[in-house]
Order: sequence, then C-alpha cells, then structure tokens
Amino acid sequence: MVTFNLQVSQRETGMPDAVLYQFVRSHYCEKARWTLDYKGVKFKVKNLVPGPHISQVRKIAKKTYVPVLHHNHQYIQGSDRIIDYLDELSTENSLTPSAADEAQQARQWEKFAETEIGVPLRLLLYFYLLDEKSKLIGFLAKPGPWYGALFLNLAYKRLSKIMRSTMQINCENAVQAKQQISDALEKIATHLQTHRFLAGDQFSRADMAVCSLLSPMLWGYELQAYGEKYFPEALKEIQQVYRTSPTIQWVADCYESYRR
Ligand SMILES: N[C@@H](CCC(=O)N[C@@H](CS)C(=O)NCC(=O)O)C(=O)O
Repeated sequence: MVTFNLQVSQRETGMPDAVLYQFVRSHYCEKARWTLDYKGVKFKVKNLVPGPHISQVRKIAKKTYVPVLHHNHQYIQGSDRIIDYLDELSTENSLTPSAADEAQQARQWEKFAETEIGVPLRLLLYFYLLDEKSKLIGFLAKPGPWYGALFLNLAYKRLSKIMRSTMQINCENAVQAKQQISDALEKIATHLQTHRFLAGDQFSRADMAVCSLLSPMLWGYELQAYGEKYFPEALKEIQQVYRTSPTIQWVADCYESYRR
C-alpha cells in the first residue's frame, strides 16, 4: 500500500523551497503534489478552507482556485501550469514529452482528464457529501487552520448552496457524471490494451493527470488516505462501481511505480 501523505513532502533537492496553497483533499492538488514530488522539489503546504480561500487566493493569483504554487517569488496557479513551470525550470524527470506530437497528445489527455474525470468525479462526491454536514466539515477543513471547522459550521447552509450552484450539483447531473466517468474509464482502458502509457512510451503529465484525478478511487484501498473518517459512505459505493475497471488497476500500478 502506498502511504498517501496529504500534508507534506519529504523530498530534498537543491531547488529553493516552495509553498503549495491547497485544499487538502482536492484531486487537482494531489496532481500538483505529485508533480512537485516527481520533480524532486521540496515544498510545504498551506491548507486553505473553502470560503475564506477566496480572499486569500485573490491576493496572489488571478482566479480563486487552487492549487497555487509559490516558488522563486512567483505564484503559479493551476496544476497544468505548475507542470509547465517546473518542466521549464528543469528538464530532469520531465513530465512533458520532448517530441512535439507526443507533447500535444499528453496535453489532450490532460484536458480530457480534467473535463471527463476531474469535474464529474468532484460533482459526484459533493452530490453525496453536501448532505453529510459533519463529514463535509472534516473533509474540507481537517487538517487545516484552526478556524476552518468553526467557519464551515456557521457557513454550512450558505456554502452548500453556493457549491451546489457553482458546480451545478443536482440529481440529473450526478447521473450524467457517473456515465461520463464510466465512458472515460472505458476509453482509457481501450487505449491501455495496446499501450503502457497514454502519450509516448514514458510516464508523462497525461498519466499523472488521469491517475491523480482518479486517486479518490484508491483511497482506503491502495492509497492509505488520511482522515478516512470524513469520507462519506457514498464514496465507498462510488468506488465499488468503478474499481473493477482495468483503468483503476493501471492507476494503482502507476501509483506504485511512479509516485515518488
Ligand atoms: N484547472 C485547475 C482546476 C483546479 C480546481 O478546480 N480547483 C478547485 C478545487 S478541486 C478549487 O480551487 N475551487 C475553488 C474555486 O474555484 O474558488 C487545475 O488543474 O488546477
């Protein structure tokens, strides 16, 4: 079992220290953490709480989402841009294939991972989790700043309304999200029948994007996820539906082999 340390990386390198602004259980932030570990960048995390994060992130970046990396006096927002930035900084353990056509394929898979896995999986998770107030609060705020649970307790009604509306969470979209994820897993499995990796013949940003955005499927199984007590019962049901897919087995293999 790979130990899934949500908090801190232990990697040491000659590169200057970095800080990753994150939501602790966001799969996009897992993509950024994996990138930093893979590139050998030592970093600290700053865990943010949804809601108060808006004013904090606006001070350092254009949009309000995380992950945001602070490195060398710069702020880089978004997991894809963090990969671009670190690959430009150092060609060691490059995640972007050097051949132009493979780099393009990798970026296409990365985009596919975001729209066909990252977004629907998040929608599905919150579709269930928003109804479980105490688990939701732990899931979003622990570990995190002292005021996280306090804030979320007070803001629960308003925040869940905002989350439902911004992510368009409703029954119809939850059904559609399940289908989208199934289709994506099938498409990837078909590709993997004849290829070891998604783009080119090496592990790349394409594989890392798909694997990290599917990482919640491994929580409590191959990945010893921190804070399982905050996971909704429904997560287990979602996992049961998809875990038999060969794509998930491949994700587990990639974690075993490439999650440095
Ligand atoms: N394309 C971005 C997506 C990141 C994203 O959607 N982050 C979510 C958390 S899963 C977020 O920060 N949402 C809050 C907001 O947008 O204010 C990436 O790859 O990093």
